[in-house]
Amino acid sequence: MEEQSVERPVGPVTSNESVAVAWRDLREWIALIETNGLLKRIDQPVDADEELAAIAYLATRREGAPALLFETIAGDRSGSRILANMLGSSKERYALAVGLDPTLSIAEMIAATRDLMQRRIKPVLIAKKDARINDVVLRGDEVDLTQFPAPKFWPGDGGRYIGTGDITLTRNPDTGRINVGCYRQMLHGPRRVGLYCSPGKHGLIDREAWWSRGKPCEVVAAYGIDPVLFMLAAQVFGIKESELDVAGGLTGRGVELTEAEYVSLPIPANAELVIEGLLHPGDTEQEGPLGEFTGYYGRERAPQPVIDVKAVHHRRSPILTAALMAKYPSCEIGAYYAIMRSARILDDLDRIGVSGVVGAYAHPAAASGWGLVVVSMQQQYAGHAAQVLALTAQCPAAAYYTKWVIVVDEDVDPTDFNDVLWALSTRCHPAEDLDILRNTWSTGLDPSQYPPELRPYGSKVLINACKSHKHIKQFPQATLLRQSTYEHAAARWSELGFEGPPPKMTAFHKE
Ligand SMILES: Cc1cc2nc3c(=O)[nH]c(=O)nc-3n(C[C@H](O)[C@H](O)[C@H](O)COP(=O)(O)O)c2cc1C
Ligand SMILES: [Mn+2]
Repeated sequence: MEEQSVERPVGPVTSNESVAVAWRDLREWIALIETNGLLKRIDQPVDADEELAAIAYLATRREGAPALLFETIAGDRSGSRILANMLGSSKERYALAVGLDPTLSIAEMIAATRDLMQRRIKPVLIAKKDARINDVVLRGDEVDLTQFPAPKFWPGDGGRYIGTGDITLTRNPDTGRINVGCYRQMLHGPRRVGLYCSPGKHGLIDREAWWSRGKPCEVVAAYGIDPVLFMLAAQVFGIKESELDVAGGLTGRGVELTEAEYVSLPIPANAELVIEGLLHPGDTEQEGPLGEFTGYYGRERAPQPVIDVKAVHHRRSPILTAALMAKYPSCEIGAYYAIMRSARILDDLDRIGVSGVVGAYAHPAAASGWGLVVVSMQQQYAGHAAQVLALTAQCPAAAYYTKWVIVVDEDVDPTDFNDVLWALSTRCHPAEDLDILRNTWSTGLDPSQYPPELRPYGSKVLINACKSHKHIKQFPQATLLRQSTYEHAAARWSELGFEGPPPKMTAFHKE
């Protein structure tokens, strides 16, 4: 790793090699995580039909489990490998993807991520002959995607999914802007791939814009992709923002693209497996269901558009990225998502201009960070905690899904659930401190409401777990160490026979 990017410059960067991450493609990043002890290779043959996902699930039932590189897929003749749990619950792998020091705390990573996500660097177009993705290029009838291993994850899945840890590029016909989204892709046949975009997603907006002109929608999808493009494809940005420019900002160098064979869209030059194709108006096939990040099967089987694949590019022995959707800590959407969502919630609160906000965390165990947000704050005036609760609940980055919004005082670390549960148990008086918002923005994937048609209408509970402001002067002092005693004990730490440094303390007893 080159450096800690907490020290990186913030804002638009033009000449940036000096602040770029140490890797250039998925393979170099895999080498980096392997050097850091964060990769496990599995060379025994493993069946892509449920067995691979079962092993990935069992291997990830603990936090921080390594990424899994399945090197031999039973029956596969394409020489493909499959990377699962690429990021998962590991904050260290997130850090190594964006060039941060992996030993930073989650709160420090959230702060550094806020800086990194402000940078924008445009993609660069490289010559076809220099693009690693062009090791093998196949067109028309030469294309047979069924030769690649596409996992079936859960017993109730409706098919084999070649695209989960993927990215999809579409272009808007009005603005020319290229969108990058992560949408699941079920394999229907040698040159047919289902593409499911839910309402409001930019891929769907682009597709409808082409179809309303009576024209097919061009699509490029990559099924083996570096972690930063994967992460950003699953983040919500404005319809005018470019995920490609944000990816460049996060890695410190422009994303390398190259010309495609058939479509006018560019293709990612350093991906592992890329398809080009067209979505024709009205061409659909039955798609789904797929086990989801909620830990349940999502939408029922239904007709969805199909990509008519025109060309395939791949590296030799491509490494396909497969994203297992499951309960935490087995879900691919884990540590990185919690960090990025928390960073964006803090950005929103900053933009609104409310004072006293210290930290935020959307814990990944709460349905990949969607279900719950904790904000820590310094109470400065009567009603301040209620204001932060309400603003958090409906700010753009937190409004979707989130059911539990909790505020805690600044001495409580929102990333530490031992601390948060302490605050909930000692500072929150439910009869006084709970409010409910109804008919809020939610998703059909949340199974808690009946009938299912009502699921997009969510509800939220706002929980004030700060010390009661009305009684803040009488509120008992928490048991804290005397600073001089702490410093004395800390100085003797190794002499007393303890390993490593003593725990850091920031708050001390006041006389
Ligand atoms: C592994 C994974 C699978 C996803 N599958 C889908 C999907 O099938 N359909 C969908 O609409 N969104 C899916 N998402 C969520 C989108 O990627 C996310 O909403 C993103 O913002 C979409 O990009 P857009 O905002 O440019 O439309 C998935 C996310 C991840 C991480
Ligand atoms: Mn988008």
